[in-house]
Amino acid sequence: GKVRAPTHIVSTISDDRGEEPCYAGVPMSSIIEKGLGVGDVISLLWFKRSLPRYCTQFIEICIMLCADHGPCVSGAHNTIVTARAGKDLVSSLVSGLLTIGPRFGGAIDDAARYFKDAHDRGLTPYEFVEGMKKKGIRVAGIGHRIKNRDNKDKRVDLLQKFARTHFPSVKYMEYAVQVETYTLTKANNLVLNVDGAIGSLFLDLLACSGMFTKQEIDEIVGIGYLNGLFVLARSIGLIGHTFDQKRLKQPLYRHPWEDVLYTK
Ligand code: Q5B
Repeated sequence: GKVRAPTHIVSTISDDRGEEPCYAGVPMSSIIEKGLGVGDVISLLWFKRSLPRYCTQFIEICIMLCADHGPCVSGAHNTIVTARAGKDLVSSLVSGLLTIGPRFGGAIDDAARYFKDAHDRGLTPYEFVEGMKKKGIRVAGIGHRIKNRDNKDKRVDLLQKFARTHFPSVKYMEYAVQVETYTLTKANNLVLNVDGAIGSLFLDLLACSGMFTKQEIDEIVGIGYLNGLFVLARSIGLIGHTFDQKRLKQPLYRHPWEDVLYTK
């Protein structure tokens, strides 16, 4: 019989060979005719399944809330400096994206991993936080430069309100809030931040939507899908900052000497 030559690439999320592209088997015309949105497209291309409306709406809310947080954050700063150095859109964008990591925006996956592990092992917030301290690991999803107990992050509140109304259960989010209650006894700015809110709530989405097996959840958390939400969202803002600098014809940025401590 015929023997198929081995392929160099295996791909399971999309197919462009037919009359129209398909995302996880769903034809583009069906996506458009049904009036689906970017949350549905993310569900198909990242999770390879159609998720219920409240889940896709939650994904879209994450994208909207994380699209930008002003010009002073690490990502926007890099993008602005790069754009002002005369670089093109892609260079300015990736320069900002490259700052996303464990301290800035890229703590969602670790927040989900650590909150899941601690919750599922039945650790009290005290045991969890003090255990992390002993290991010298900061609690991902906790702490913010400008947000604190008296100036909580509105984005976190909006995510929590949506989930409390629409999710079947918010047990991981409630656990993260208990952790926050404990960390706030240690310092005023150790609030549950936007990364921690998304990380814990995505665990709730995965665990309670009935759309994922336990094994799939472990794989998603293990691989680390969730920082993708911040990367995708913040790209919108970073592109905006690039256009803004170009539109304003801003000159080359040079940091002022007065703001540097020159010392030996
Ligand atoms: N301490 C976020 O720190 C920040 C602790 C902690 C235990 C913690 C810090 C942190 C975990 C990573 C995380 C996401 C670096 C943040 C985001 C998106 C954003 C950004 C924006 C946007 C802030 C002072 C003392 C030290 C530390 C202790 C701090 N955090 N202990 N667990 N989590 N969090 N990142 O204020 O004894 O003095 O050594 O790493 O979740 O990125 O808007 O800006 O939308 O763009 O700079 O919202 O919390 O304080 O680093 O000087 O630490 O607090 O060990 O203790 P700070 P530091 P000690 S959301």
